[in-house]
Parts: sequence; structure tokens; C-alpha cells
Amino acid sequence: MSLTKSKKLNDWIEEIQAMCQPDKVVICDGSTEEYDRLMREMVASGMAVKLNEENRPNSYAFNSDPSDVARVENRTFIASVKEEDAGPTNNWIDPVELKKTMSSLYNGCMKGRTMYVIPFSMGPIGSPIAKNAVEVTDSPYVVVNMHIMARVSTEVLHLIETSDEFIPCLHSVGKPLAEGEKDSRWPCAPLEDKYIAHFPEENLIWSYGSGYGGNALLGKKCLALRIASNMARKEGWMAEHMLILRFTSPEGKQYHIAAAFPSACGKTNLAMLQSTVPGWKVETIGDDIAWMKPGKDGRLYAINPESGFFGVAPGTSDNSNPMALASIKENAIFTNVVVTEDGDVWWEDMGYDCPGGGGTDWKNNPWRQDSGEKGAHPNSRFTARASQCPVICEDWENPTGVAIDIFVFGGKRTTTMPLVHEAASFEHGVYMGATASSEATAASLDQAALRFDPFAMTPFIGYHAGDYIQHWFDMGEKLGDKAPRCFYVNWFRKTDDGKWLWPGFGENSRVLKWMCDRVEGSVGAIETPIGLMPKKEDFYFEGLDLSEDAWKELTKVDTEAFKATVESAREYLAKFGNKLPSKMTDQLEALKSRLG
Ligand code: GTP
Ligand code: SPV
Ligand code: MN
Repeated sequence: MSLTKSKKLNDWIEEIQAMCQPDKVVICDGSTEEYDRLMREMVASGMAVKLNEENRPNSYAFNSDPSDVARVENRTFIASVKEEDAGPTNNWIDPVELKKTMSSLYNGCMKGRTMYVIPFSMGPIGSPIAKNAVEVTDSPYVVVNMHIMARVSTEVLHLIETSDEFIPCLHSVGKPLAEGEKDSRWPCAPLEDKYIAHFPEENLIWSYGSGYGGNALLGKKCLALRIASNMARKEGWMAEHMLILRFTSPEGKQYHIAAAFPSACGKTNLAMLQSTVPGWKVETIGDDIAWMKPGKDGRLYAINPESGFFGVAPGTSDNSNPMALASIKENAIFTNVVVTEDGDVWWEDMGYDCPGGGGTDWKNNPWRQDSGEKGAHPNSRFTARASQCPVICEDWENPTGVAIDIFVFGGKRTTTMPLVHEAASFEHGVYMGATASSEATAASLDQAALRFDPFAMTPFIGYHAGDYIQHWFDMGEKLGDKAPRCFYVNWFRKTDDGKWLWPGFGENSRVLKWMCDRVEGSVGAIETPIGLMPKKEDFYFEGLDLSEDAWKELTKVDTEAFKATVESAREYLAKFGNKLPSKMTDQLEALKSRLG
């Protein structure tokens, strides 16, 4: 009996089945019944903990293996046919060789396990922007997370059966079970056997050895960014690591903002921000990924291809991000947090001490808060449906998307980078985005290593980064005067004694308001060598506890430091070779001469 009505899909499933040799194959339907059944099985096997129904209804906690806690960039590969197509920011292996290596790892890797076939859509089902895909995985944890993060359903399977078109995504945790062998809580393969591989010419994803986040939920970074960015370049659209939000003025005017910050640099927080500027409000459209296409009117329209949030838990509190907390009140999955004695979850900087003083930590050991050890892993995460967010925008699933007015770039910089500056033109904005930088460790005040992270996409560009920057310039040309206005922000400046110079979070709405006023043309700006900055009298300070000195520091242009930044940017961009767009060099030279 054939598995589905798509020959192409059946052939692919049978090929994987023969290679991976699972005990059985299950075609997933995305139903609540399926979700509940898998959760029951995982609770029974000890992989999941059901949280206290009164505190956290229908929610579960998982602990990963301590070696499998985040994306593994040095085990992530763009296996294009030609090495130069992967470019200097990606790891490359010849696709034939990589398939050979991975096939031998995949050989028999699902023994003792069930192989799940997950039909899913990134983007609203059936929308012209959406992509249909199928993830095959031996991890039930992946299935339940995909239920939340992507649109998993038989409706998608029917679309695939009708069109015979889908993006194939193969995943295995890489831990076959011998006859009678007891499974571990979180099976995975050792680091050197992990491969997160992309074959851009075939739109194919092969992931092996990790069960965590972007390594395993293949719709997210692998498909919606690495594979999609490559398709987008060829087809004239954009796939970006950006949140999308709607900011509405007291008069009811809507502005749509897309912001690119590197991982753990504040996208989820900004996307759900509670405005402190009276009358202005934020509504969430997406918190991690934006797919954007020029519309018939020549403007750039964005959709969120995901349907859930896979958010950083530590630091999420009623103070910092109440809307995220509200989104995870129920029906949520938690990974690598503390499970308290009364069966709820806790993490560092949740806004209150751990109830009962301790619980079970992310390593699955008894833990006390006063031990001084962290209870939750710094990259611990929650998975929640976007529809549960109280400030989700009514247009978040609109297949047309929303017209973007403003692009925001940024990163974590404890020094140098001012609170906000605006690009003088779209091309200047591309320079800003392409030379965005972030500190690896936010807490470190001493000589923190600076990483250039163009458009927060370094780990996610599915092709040559030089071609990627050129694509940004090309999109700017296509959009012309309808291109979004570009700004650069930094919420993370610190004082010499290590305190935040800017309160951040909800107060960031003041910066967003200034941006909207700029778009409206209702305020001027101070021209500086690096770009346009707010005049003090135009910035909304009401109710903000910020000293005169702090404002001065936040808006200072340290010419010497910027000159040094230009030189390190030049050095960084040199590795793009002849693929470095000449417009980048023009912008760099112009900036250098403005700095004097
Ligand atoms: P990924 O999901 O990894 O892509 O991360 P993200 O960009 O969505 O980052 P997120 O919003 O989860 O924030 C990461 C960390 O930065 C959390 O610990 C936040 O509390 C902290 N953070 C976010 N916004 C601000 C801010 O405005 N100021 C300060 N000081 N910290 C912030
Ligand atoms: C990121 O690292 O940017 C994330 C988390 O959003 S993951 O899905 O694991 O990539
Ligand atoms: Mn992210």
C-alpha cells in the first residue's frame, strides 16, 4: 500500500526508510490527538515532564543532553556544487562527498525508532508566498515542536499530493537503538558526527545528530532562512532574520517595522514590546523570520513564515516581556529550564526567586537557587503558538503580508554604537546593515571580541555573503523611493561600572516613535558623519528616568572609535574578494572621509 498519493513523496520516504531502517513509519496529521499521544508517550518514556496542570495547563518540560544545547555553526554546511558559491562565511563540503559521509551515518540510524513524516507549510497554507515541505524525523520532540512552529496538517499533505512539490528535510537524532537497548532521555550524536547540511541546488536539507532548536526544527533556520535566502535571491525577494511588528500612533496610523538583530539580541522582546509612549501600541507579526516581496504597488510586503515562537527563556519576566509570559501560560513546551518542586518552570531573571528555593535543573539534577549555579541553560527556550500572544496582530496570517516602512539593524555593543542613527539613503542603510556588529559575550566589559554579522544573517545566508549584500542593493534599486527607511539601534550600551546606560525593553518604543516621526517628516535630525541622529527636543522623554549625561553618552559619535571600526570593516569585507559589491566600497570610503 502506498503511503501518500504523491509519487515523488512516496519515493523519497521509501528511499529514506531503506537507508535509515526505522521500526515503523508514521505520517503525521498535525492534530491535537497526535500531539497529546506523542506527549503521553514521551512522558511515559521519561523524555518529557508534564507540568502541574493548575500552574501551567497542557505544558511540558524537556531537558536536552548537556552536549546538545544550541545551534552548531561549525557543524553547519552549505554544500553547493561549487565552493565559491558558499562564500567565506559558510562551511563548505563537496555535496557528493558530504552525501557519502552522511549516508553512512544515516545507514540504520533509526533502528529501534519510529520515523515521523511531517507535512508542513512555512507561511499561511496555500498562500502564494508559502512553501510546502516535509520533514522526516525520528524525534517525537521535533514533531510536537513542529506542530507549534510550523503549519502541520493533512491539508498541506493534500497540496503536496496535488502538486507533487515539496522541500525535503531529513532529520535524525543519530542514535540507533540495539535490540532491547534502553533509550536515553535525549538521544543525539557526538559533536564530530553532527551535520546540519544544505544542498542549495536541490533545495534539500539533511540534518544529523542534534535534536535541538534550529538544528532539528528544519522549517526554521534551515528552510526559512538558508534555503529560502537562496531561492529569494534567484526570484527577487528576501528571506531575513527579522522580527515584524506593527506600531500604531494615537491617531491610528500604522507603521510596519522589520528589525534584524543577531540571535539573543532582542527580537522577541521588541516584537512584543509594551509601549511607554502614551497612545502608541505594538502588535506582533513575527519574532524571528521575515519573508518579503515587492507588491504590485512597488512597496515591500512581509510575512512571518512561522506560526510560533521558539524564544529565549532566561530574562523573560513580567517586567521585560509580559506578552511573552502571557503567551506561555498554557499549551507550551519548555526546554532546558528549571522544573520547580510544584511542577512549574523557572529560569534566571524571571522576576522572582525560584518557588521553594529550587527544583530540577536543566541537567536534570536536584538544584538549589542559592548554590550559585545557573538552573536554566542560557539558551533554554519556550515554544508557544503565536496565536496565544495577547498582542498578536490581526494581520499576522494575512497572505499578502504588511508593507514595511522601516528597517532596523543592530546588535549588542556595550561601547561605541549610539542608541539610534538613521541612514542617509537606502544604500547607506545597506552599508550599516552589512557592517552590523555584535559582541559574543554581552556581560564582558573588557576587550570583548567583535563579530561582524551582516544583517544578523551570518549563520543563515545560504550562499556567498558578497552576493547576498549585492542582493540587498539590487532590492533597493528595485524598490526605489518606496524602499523602507533604514535605522541602526543599540539597546546594550553600558556605563564604565557595568550598568545599562539605556533602560531598554518597553522604553525602546521611544526610539521607534522617533523613527516614525522621521518617516512622517515631522522632525528633523542632527547630521553626523555616521548618519542622522535625534535632536533632543524631538525625543520623547516624558516619564523616563535618564540623566543628561546618559543621553549625551548614548548619542555621542566617538570619531576615533568609528575610524577604527571602518578599518576593521575594511579588513572583514576584504575576504569577500571580487564578490564585494562596489557600492560597499563606495559607502566605506565615503564614511571614512566624513569621519575625517
Ligand atoms: P533569538 O531567538 O536567539 O533569535 O533571540 P532574540 O533576538 O529574539 O532575543 P530575545 O528577544 O529573546 O532577547 C535575548 C536577551 O536579550 C534576553 O535575555 C533579553 O532579556 C535581552 N534583551 C532584549 N531586549 C533588551 C533590551 O532592550 N535591553 C537589554 N538590556 N536587554 C534586552
Ligand atoms: C537563533 O539562534 O537565532 C534562534 C534559535 O532563533 S534557533 O531556532 O535554535 O536557531
Ligand atoms: Mn533567531
